[in-house]
Amino acid sequence: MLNLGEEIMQRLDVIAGYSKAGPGVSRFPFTAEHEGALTLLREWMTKAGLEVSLDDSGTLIGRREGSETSRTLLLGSHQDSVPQGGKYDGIFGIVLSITCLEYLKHQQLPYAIEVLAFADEEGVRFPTALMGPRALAGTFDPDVLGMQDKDGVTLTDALQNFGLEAENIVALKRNSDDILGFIETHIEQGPVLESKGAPVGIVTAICGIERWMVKITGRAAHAGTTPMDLRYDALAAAAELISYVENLCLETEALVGVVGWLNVVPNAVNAVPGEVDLSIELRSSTDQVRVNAGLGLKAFLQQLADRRGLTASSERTYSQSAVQCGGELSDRLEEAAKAIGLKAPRLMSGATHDASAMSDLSRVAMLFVRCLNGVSHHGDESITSEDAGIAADVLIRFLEGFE
Ligand code: HGY
Ligand code: MN
Ligand code: MN
Repeated sequence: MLNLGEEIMQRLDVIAGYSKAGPGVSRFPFTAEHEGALTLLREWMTKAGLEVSLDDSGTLIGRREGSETSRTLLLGSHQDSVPQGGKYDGIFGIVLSITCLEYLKHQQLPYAIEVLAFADEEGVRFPTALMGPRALAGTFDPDVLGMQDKDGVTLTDALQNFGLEAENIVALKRNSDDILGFIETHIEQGPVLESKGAPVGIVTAICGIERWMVKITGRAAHAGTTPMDLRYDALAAAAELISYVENLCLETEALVGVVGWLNVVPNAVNAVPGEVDLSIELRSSTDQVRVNAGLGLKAFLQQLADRRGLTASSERTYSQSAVQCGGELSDRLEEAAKAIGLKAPRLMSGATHDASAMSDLSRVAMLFVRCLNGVSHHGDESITSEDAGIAADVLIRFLEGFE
């Protein structure tokens, strides 16, 4: 054991301080908290002997050259969190990679390596995500630059305020021939590794995801004087829709879904709700299952509205295909784990990751680390320094043996 776990955990404790006030960690892209985190990451990347730069999509890049080729292996993950999230989602993979390269600082490796700290994977501040990986993969859609956050700040303005030039993002595309692959180390965010007593695992596939925004319009009315059979209650209709989503996912293999956000108008204790806006998210490791579920949802919504005399609209605002993670990189990660006496189980990722978008640039692999009770996207997210140290050992052995 190289015992890098303590160092990694201490760094994660420090960087978790760059958060908006409140429970857990809230660090969104292109904010003061993001800038603070980058200051620390720059410092640690420099200490690891890396050449540090910030690209115009907000990705902080730490690079070291290879002794034989400039072809590059990419490491890293995302710096941002969900609101009141945990200390480890995303940032763990960045800090672990930097700390491993600091350990290898004086050891020559034939290939170049870059650690990438992506600005925005969660898509919480703006209704888009994965701008950094998509820029590198050449799949970035400039249309997202006009999207606004809840304060009406456009993504372009947010980049500008961060000292970045949005029009340069499209030129960030990398040549696939120059890239040896992308390895993302990430907490599992689920209970599988813990249930198997395994500190690390190898990801077989990353789920596909789609998000819908739904508006149900009825008629607001007095909650006392309006007879039940003369009501057009938008929230009662929404309740039927929420049950439909839950039952559809309970009945459909390999499909999960959630109504995670809902807004009621006028949202008064003594008024029949006249309008409801809500989000629906569907995920599956099989794209056809997910797409069919989305179409079924749309058809149910229309039938529900017609039956209740309401109107409804729905828009699929985001989608991401499932990504298979297998092949040589995953096999080498498994061998590296075996070299330290570990059998790393293979498992699917129900969370999406930067690797999802990086798969359009190069082959990808993910190393998962066990998290306590499978909790994530919450302040109780927790890993042990032993497991962090084991993940570092596995990654270092992978890097030393890779060519
Ligand atoms: O939603 C996800 O799966 C990821 O944490 N953004
Ligand atoms: Mn993540
Ligand atoms: Mn997340």
